[in-house]
Amino acid sequence: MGYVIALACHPSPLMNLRILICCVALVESCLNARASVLYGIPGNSYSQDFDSLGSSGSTWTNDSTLQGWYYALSTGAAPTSYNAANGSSPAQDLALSVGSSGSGERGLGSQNPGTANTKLRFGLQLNNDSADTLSQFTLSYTGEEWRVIANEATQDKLVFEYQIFASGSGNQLTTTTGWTSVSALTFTAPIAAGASAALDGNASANRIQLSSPVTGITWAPGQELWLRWTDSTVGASGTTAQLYMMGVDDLSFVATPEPSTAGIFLAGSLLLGAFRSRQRGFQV
Ligand SMILES: [Ca+2]
Ligand SMILES: [Ca+2]
Repeated sequence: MGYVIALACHPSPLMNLRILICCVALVESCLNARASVLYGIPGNSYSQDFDSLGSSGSTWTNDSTLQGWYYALSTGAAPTSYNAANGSSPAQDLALSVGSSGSGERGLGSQNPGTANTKLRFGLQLNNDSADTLSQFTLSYTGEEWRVIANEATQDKLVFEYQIFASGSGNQLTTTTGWTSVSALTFTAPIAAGASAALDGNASANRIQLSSPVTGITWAPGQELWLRWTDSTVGASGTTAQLYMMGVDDLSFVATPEPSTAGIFLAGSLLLGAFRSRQRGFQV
């Protein structure tokens, strides 16, 4: 407001220009304060190690405790607190900060609720803040298993899916249609036998590193790409299989546009030139 009043009153055109630039910067700053992770530079990496989560429980606020990250139960309710969990005891229906007791090294996790037909989901909301339409992304993360349940032959999973929404989409985790699943990015519990027990999700036997490109998307400027994980209900509703404790850690995300037409032609010309040179070589 002060800038606007000064702009209207100041006699110097140069000063007015400076004030106008300040106003633009102020507006841009306000716009950048909007929710979700703003992905502004194609080819750059967004990374998240979740270590800002506490080693003891605290309140959980979607898109605030970790910017861009959300939880939701399939009933539509969202957890309002998170537990720090090392797999030693049930922590259902909650956001989870998984890690060794007292350690500052954390991951983001879940333990499915025992309520029939209810699933717990978490995910990341990314806004394309660049000027380019992005056509592919590569997601990498480590899946960590922090608790195994005895007598369950079927392994629990964190099923990975993605979908693109319009800007300002809000929490889309409970949207039931339109998702594309990617099996190469779905985390299946590596341990599914033995007694019910806590596991060290940071130990190599209890974790899996996943990475895969996803191509053929059309993620336009301003649109929101949602990545979500669903803690699957593997047994009949209400079985103890839901009590596996699973988490994600050390995540990185990179998205890029379609190579430009000029780039394709250039690459094609170079390949053709190399091929002809090789042909001539063979003829000699
Ligand atoms: Ca971590
Ligand atoms: Ca970890």
